[in-house]
Amino acid sequence: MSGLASITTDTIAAIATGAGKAGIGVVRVSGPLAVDIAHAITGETLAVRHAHYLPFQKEDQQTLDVGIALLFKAPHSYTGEDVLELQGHGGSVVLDMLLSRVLECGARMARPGEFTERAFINDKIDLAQAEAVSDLIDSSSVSAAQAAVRSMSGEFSKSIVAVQSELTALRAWLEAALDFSEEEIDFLADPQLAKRAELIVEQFELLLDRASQGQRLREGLTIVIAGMTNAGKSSLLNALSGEDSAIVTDIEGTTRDVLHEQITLDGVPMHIVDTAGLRDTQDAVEQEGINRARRAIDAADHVLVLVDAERLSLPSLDIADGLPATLVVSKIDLARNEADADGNLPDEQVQQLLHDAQSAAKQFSDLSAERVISVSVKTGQGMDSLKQHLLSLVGHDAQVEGAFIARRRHLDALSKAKHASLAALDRLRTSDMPELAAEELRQAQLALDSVTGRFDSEDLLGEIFGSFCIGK
Ligand SMILES: Nc1nc2c(ncn2[C@@H]2O[C@H](COP(=O)(O)OP(=O)(O)OP(=O)(O)O)[C@@H](O)[C@H]2O)c(=O)[nH]1
Ligand SMILES: [Mg+2]
Repeated sequence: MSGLASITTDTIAAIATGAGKAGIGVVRVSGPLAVDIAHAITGETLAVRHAHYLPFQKEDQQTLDVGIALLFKAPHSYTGEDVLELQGHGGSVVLDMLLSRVLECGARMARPGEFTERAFINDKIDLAQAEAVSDLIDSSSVSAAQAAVRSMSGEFSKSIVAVQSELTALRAWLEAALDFSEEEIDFLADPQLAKRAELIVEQFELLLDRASQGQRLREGLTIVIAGMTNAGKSSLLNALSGEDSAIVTDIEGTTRDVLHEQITLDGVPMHIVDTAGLRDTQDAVEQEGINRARRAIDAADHVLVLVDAERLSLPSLDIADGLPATLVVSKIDLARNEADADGNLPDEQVQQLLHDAQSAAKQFSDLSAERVISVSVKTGQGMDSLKQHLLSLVGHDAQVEGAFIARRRHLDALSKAKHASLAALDRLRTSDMPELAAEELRQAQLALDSVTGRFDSEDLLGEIFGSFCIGK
């Protein structure tokens, strides 16, 4: 990262702990002046990696606070530079005074994320790990925090490096084979090559699964509520968000705009979207609402198709094939006479509904009665099951292999790399200009490099580290 190395010549400082009163507050200093600053403030020559309990002094040697000073020498520190941590009392005035004292000694205020940026520049961590530090601090659920720790400690990066080395090896082989292309033996026709490319593609698929799950935990899903007019869509949005944001009436076609609500379930963010009821209409305004509803459905991560328990009829859905959807029977309280105590509808009605759902959309082709969720916003019945279901879509409780916290840019890079490898695989399999496979693999490598930050532009780095909190 030679272009950035120059900024590490100065010494930076910041309050590293959160605002407000606390038992302890930390001022962190990093850079070549850290040792001198330690000496100026403590009056002592500090032993490295030792907790020294002593007074922190002003310039006139008056005591400013009493606390613990810790010194780390480069490269064995968070940033890879000399680092001083002054642990004082956690009041904002006393910490401000301590920080001012440090600045007086020649440090400057750190920008947000600058400590982690230096750790990256000094090769202590790669870019994906640096981003995970910020995601760990920001994580709003235990699952997201666990996924962030996994990425921060380098599991995600290691998996990427593993595919990288496979890619490099295969590329080297291909390029060597091209040099021999005049020879008798056609190295490029070796079926082992395609086999190896296949394994690479498989690894990308695995990586994408784990990273997508992490990205869902971090950013949440966009869940669109769709259905016929009056199915109870707006009521469900209000019930999930706990706000009265959408207008609810018994008039069909009440909602005409697309309404968004941001909610958190067990700390997991979700974007819930209410839409206009899907029906044939002559009303131009309502028709525009329906067009918008269809666009919202197309942009969704998941669709909740709401069916009123009284009518049990589905709209014409038109959902793209790959888009996952859940069938939700609403107003189950109104079906009480027919439903059992748990709100389960009579068998023949369920069978009819399943049949209709299966013909309305491919996503319901293997739908079974157990996977239909019944709710009533009036009695609250089924609402917990629905929330659990939404959480399971995010992979909140999944004890699977373990998600890696990831961002949209990581997913984009991984899928670019996967597609380039697939293209290489195709060439090797069909012997369609196999010499171009090496170039496809090079593209895959470039895409992967952008995840770990090997060749990234300063603009991207500025954007990533600028979103950190100060002191990290
Ligand atoms: N009994 C009962 N009534 C409900 C329930 N959910 C919604 N309703 C009623 O059903 C009617 C329609 O509700 P909305 O939430 O406006 O339905 P919608 O699907 O948004 O309707 P449009 O915006 O017109 O497409 C209102 O009178 C609601 O009070 C429920 O769980 N039980
Ligand atoms: Mg509505």
